[in-house]
Amino acid sequence: MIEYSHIESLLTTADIGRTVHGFDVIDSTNTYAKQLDRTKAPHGTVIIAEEQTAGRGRLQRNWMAAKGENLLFSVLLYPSFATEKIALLPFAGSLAVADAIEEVTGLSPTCKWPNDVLIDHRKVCGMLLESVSAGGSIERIVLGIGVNVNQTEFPEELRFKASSLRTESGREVDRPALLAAILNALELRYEQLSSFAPDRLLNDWRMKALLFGKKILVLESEISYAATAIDVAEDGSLIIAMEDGTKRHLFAGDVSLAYK
Ligand code: BT5
Repeated sequence: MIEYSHIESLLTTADIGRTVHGFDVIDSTNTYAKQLDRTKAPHGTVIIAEEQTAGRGRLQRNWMAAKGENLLFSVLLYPSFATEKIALLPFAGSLAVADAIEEVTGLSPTCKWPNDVLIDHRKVCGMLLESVSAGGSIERIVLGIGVNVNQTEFPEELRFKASSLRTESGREVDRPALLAAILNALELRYEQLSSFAPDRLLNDWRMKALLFGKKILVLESEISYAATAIDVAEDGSLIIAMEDGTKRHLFAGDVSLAYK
């Protein structure tokens, strides 16, 4: 089990990670965070587990992670900024994870639209952003983050697309130190998003982006087609050029490099 008192001493944040609900086993930290009574969960509350029995990805997909070797957590946020900026939270999240991985391991991660962190083209972190509405407006946002830390064996279906920090660095990684670094970086990125025009955050994200100028395969509602990734827009969409040169904004879907 991760020692939370140890994390607290490493935090430089005002809110994020200052309240922690820790579990040995849970169905999904995101599901729990969505239902948690607000009086027990101030802005920045972290729900973390050693194992998830129903860890979720986007679009009803599964997140698979071995017990006790990874980071599986959700951060509860009550955003005070304009609704349009909420679509940019995955950019803040993936940059924060990339910043922290770099700081703790010296590795050089890249960010892949919409919300993955990769090392050498393999996914080491995925994110699931969910919102809960009340009275017609967004009451809370749950940012679920799964990082492959010390797991070195993956199920067959993930063998070629997933990796971990231990596999990539050749060293065991201190999970509490990495968690604290992610939470510290997340608060900084959250403040950057909240206080400045979106381009500040997006420009930093662009520096770590993997796909721009490259041929990609887009998978959108079970239809797959080739395109070129151009940029990201302030609404969080990916700007792509179709093969006939027309431009499109992609708001949801999966993209992968056509050639590695
Ligand atoms: C994601 O979805 O990448 C979001 C993952 C979010 C997981 C966290 S863990 C804490 C919190 N609680 C939850 O229940 N969820 C969040 P998506 O982009 O849809 O990617 C899912 C796909 O990634 C799966 O269909 C697999 O192909 C692949 N995958 C599953 N487990 C993986 C892993 N450990 N590493 C890399 N890829 C994985």
